[in-house]
Amino acid sequence: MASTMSRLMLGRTLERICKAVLLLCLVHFLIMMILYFDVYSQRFDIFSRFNNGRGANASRGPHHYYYNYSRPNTTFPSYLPGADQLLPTAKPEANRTRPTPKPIPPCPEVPPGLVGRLLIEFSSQMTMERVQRENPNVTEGGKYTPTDCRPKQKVAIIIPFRHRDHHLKYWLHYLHPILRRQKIDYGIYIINQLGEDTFNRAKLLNVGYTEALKDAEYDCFIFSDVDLIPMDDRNLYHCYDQPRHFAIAMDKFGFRLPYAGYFGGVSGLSKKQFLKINGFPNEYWGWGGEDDDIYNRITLNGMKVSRPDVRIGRYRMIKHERDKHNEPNPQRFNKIQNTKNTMRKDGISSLTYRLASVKKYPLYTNISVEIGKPPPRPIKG
Ligand code: UD2
Ligand code: MN
Repeated sequence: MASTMSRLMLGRTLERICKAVLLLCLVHFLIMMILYFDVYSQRFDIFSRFNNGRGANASRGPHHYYYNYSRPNTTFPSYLPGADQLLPTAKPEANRTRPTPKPIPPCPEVPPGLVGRLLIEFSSQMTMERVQRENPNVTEGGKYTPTDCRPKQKVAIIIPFRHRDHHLKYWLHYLHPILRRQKIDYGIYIINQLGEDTFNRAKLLNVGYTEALKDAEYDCFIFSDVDLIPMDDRNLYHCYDQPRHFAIAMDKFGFRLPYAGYFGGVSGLSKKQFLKINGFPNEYWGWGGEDDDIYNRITLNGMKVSRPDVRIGRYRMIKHERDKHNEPNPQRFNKIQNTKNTMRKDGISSLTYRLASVKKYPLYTNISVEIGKPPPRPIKG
């Protein structure tokens, strides 16, 4: 009798253990399923596409990017199927009921194909043919428009230029793929100062603004030195609520802002912001000061400079000597004290120049201009 009882007890205990094991298996299976779908949804970013880009990418922040030191200009890894390829399998019935192609969605605020930190070097041989081969999607005049989304802004990139063909090749080699990944709708304008008179960077930038607007309806203008290459493609080349300073951490300044009011190198203003400050000064001949004058114009007109994170706004400058006919301007210290009095008279409203030619090359538009020379110095006496 006792042995029957103990056998019965043993049977019940075994049964309970079996049930518990079964339950554990079920819970384990459920957890596995949840993890499985979660990982896949993140990896292929399905949900960010359904949210028009405001979801997963935007909220996950910078850790979503990876650093790529070996392939600076790759696009999104090709071994991962794009979300577009995944959509039909994810929602086959939706596809069948709506055969007409979907309208292109607005571009996401954080483009999904960025690679983050880039390797930038200037030792490899660079030719224009190579850069053209690398950028078959850029159309005549150096223009590009994303095909899979609608960008909010149209951006003109303006480069002041004279005798820097060597730098230009590197600039185009690095920037075209970066801008493409950033999903920017852009055109590149090289503003070439003809003749050998004193160089005038800011006046050339004013010419670039005017000529670009004759070509297309731009609403954002980015002004870049030809020798400056961003080291991180998260530094997005479009306009912001306030005038933007992009080149905040340059190798030549030890990757730090040299002073709080620094606005040199690469900057960007919307059409409205540019007109609010009457454009840039035309009267800074030779090297220096014009960037500080622009900074003064911005603050005197009640705006603030916006900047990227210091880890992202990093740049390399191609090493160079000071060019001929661009000697430091001795009047620059006096002039930047006077922006308040000069900015209304001297700017886009007073710009004069002679347009010599507009040539559309495969990777950029060249605008050659005569901008005159500095007024004769008053004779002392
Ligand atoms: C600094 C600023 C620059 C500007 C300049 C003072 C940096 C990285 N940049 O540049 O924005 O404020 O000081 O004027 O700090 N250029 C030519 N041919 C010439 C001369 C100049 O193409 O003969 C163009 C070219 O795009 C060049 C830019 O003007 O990158 C600035 O001139 P720079 O590179 O000689 O002066 P830099 O490096 O001191
Ligand atoms: Mn330079």
